[in-house]
Amino acid sequence: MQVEKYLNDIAEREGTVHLTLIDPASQSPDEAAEIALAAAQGGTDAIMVGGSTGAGGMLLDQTLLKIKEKTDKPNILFPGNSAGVSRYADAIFFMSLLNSRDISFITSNQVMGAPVVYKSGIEPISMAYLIVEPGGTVGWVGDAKLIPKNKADIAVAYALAGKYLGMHYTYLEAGSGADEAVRPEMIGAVKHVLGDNKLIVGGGIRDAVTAKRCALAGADMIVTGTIVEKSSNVTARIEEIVSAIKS
Ligand code: 1GP
Repeated sequence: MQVEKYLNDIAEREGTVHLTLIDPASQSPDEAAEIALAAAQGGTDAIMVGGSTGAGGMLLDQTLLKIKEKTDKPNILFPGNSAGVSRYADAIFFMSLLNSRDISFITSNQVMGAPVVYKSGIEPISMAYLIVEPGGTVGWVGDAKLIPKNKADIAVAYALAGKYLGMHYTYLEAGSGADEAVRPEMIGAVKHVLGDNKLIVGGGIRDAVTAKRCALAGADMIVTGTIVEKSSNVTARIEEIVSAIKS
């Protein structure tokens, strides 16, 4: 399957894509598979698998294999470093944390991971990863020079740099569990310069109203993670958000 084309086609056809993020470190592989199934039943379009800490090796492989048993929605790796690559995924967000101060998150992990991606045959989807305040764990781990939440022009400059470097996707990340999602003004300004390039927004999106606000502002894809870990009815929560963001 061509995952990038699959996602882009949904964005064109339905307005907005919904992605469910599962961190393999947060539950057992069987529990992760149940969450993926429930999210798929709620209408999510694909499952992102990864995290900032402890999301590699056997746990990552097992989580992907169990998820595959339960749903045929594509699995996309969302790696915190080069250990976050697995041949059992369909694709990988091959991303560079452009606003990191640490070269390992900009190019070194990518260099170490690239041959593994090549040999495994999984599809790389190039992505500029930008962390906005408050940034959360990923901002700390990735040593990000956080983009101030009210400085859309800085996010625009980074997004343009990513686009001119050839990255197809841009991800505006407020950090998992953020108390505030990326602001609509920033989303709109970034989407304006990206044109046809796709914009992903995540971090702190917990309800349909916030998800819809992000989608209306210009997000092509919405990521939710924490709500699937915290909710007792994952299908219903995802359904609410999916119906709010699809045209
Ligand atoms: C984190 O953007 C994602 O990388 C998801 O954030 O856990 O807040 O949904 P939440």
